[in-house]
Amino acid sequence: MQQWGRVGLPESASDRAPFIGHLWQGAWIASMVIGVLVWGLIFWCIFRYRRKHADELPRQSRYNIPLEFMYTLVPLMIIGVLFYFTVIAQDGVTRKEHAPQHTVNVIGQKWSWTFNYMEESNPQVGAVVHEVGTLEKIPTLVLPVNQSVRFNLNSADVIHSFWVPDFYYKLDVIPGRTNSFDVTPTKEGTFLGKCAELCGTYHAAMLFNVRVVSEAEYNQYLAGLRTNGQTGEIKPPSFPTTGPVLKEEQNR
Ligand SMILES: [Cu+2]
Repeated sequence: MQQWGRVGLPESASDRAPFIGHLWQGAWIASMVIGVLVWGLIFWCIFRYRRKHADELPRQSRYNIPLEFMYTLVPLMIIGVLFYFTVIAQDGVTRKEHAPQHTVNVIGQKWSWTFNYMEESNPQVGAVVHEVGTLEKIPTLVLPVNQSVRFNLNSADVIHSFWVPDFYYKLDVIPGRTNSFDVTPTKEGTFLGKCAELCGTYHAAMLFNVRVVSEAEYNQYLAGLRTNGQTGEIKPPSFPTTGPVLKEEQNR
């Protein structure tokens, strides 16, 4: 039932979700109001102006200037209202924090993800640690709950798209260009992430998990990566990307 209220969206798990959620709900409500009005007018015309006598032509209303003026004005108003609310939602979703508490540099590579946690200044970790995913081993992105995270997205090869449906957030990952966004996960739990841009043969397998945990668990996880020797930042090869690929991909 609640999913009906969200018009099919999943339960949200980020601070940016309400902007998209409200825009989505509002657009549906507006569409339904307009739809009901249009259907009503169609059926009203069908029944009210049915031809009743064989050779009687109904009154014609072509070249009715006020009516045609309205046909132009009303759609413009509809688009104007949708545009206004879209801009408001967009500003909220893309708003950058002054000082995000964590930074994760993400690389999309055919066909998995690499996560670099830039935690040099975190006393519990004191290093940049990373996890490289492969087709065989889907990577997990671990995030602390209620703390702001900046994502810097880069690609090692082609255009991918970083998407966590429960965060209501998706952003393209483009070679030679860094796309950034900030988000604060608001709910502990495990969520699914995927690539949302057809990027090659195994695009559909380009998945990752997102685990939102307490701060203590987050630090513990990163310390574990450090202990494993997964330190230092993995960077995408320089653009254009005809040359080197990530080591993990070469080994395949
Ligand atoms: Cu991809």
